[in-house]
Amino acid sequence: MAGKFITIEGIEGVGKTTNIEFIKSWLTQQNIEFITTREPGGTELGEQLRELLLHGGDVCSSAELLMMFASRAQHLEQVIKPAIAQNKWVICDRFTDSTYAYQGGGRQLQTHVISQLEQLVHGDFQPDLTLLLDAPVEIGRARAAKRGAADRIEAEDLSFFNRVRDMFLNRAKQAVRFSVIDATQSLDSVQADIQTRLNQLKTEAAQ
Ligand code: Z5A
Repeated sequence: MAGKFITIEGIEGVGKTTNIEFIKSWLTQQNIEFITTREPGGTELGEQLRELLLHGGDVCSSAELLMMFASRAQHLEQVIKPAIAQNKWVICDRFTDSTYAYQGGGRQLQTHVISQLEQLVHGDFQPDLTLLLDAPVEIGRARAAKRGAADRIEAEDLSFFNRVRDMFLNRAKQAVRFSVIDATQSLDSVQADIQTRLNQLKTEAAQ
């Protein structure tokens, strides 16, 4: 079976971490070899950049954008592409759609600049499936708030996160690789939707 690249996207608190655990158990049941990883992060360099991005001092918007792509370049080279070449499925917590949403939508950096960096770093390489977990910002933030202190990006205001959500939803209208999942549903319903999409991808991978 061919390797597949699945990304999980959405604003904070919509259930990405929770549902990655569900995807891992589904893949294990199906005897599909996989790795899970995350952005920013996933490599030694990426994890160091993540620490600076989320818990460091002042980072201007363009430096933030470049650090996201620096982390991604290393991640693709060292982790994602080699795993797919070995026919593994790669489950990645966030990828380039988050850059469009947070740095493009949230920070209001120009989309065409993000697109140029995307071309430089991964050309036409794109996820096979992007699960966009969607919920109103108030719901996501209320769920995430139970976890403790906000990091540098989580400390932004409601309007920032509404722009982030809008950008995710706009992008989802533009590519068939997206599956938008209503994350306000019960966890069982969310996971039933995810499982339907995973079964379709498994059928495609076997062809
Ligand atoms: N970032 C960026 O700016 N640009 C980029 O290019 C990239 C990233 C790649 C990384 O944070 C930060 O980097 C992120 C974007 C930025 N900053 N923000 N904000 P992250 O991805 O590591 O963390 P996060 O987005 O803040 O995720 P999170 O807060 O950990 O949320 P989550 O993983 O989506 O949710 P969860 O932990 O699975 O669930 C939260 C709670 O809700 C938990 O108690 C669950 O049990 C509960 N839950 C989940 N689903 C349900 C349902 N359906 N019903 C009821 N309760 C539920």
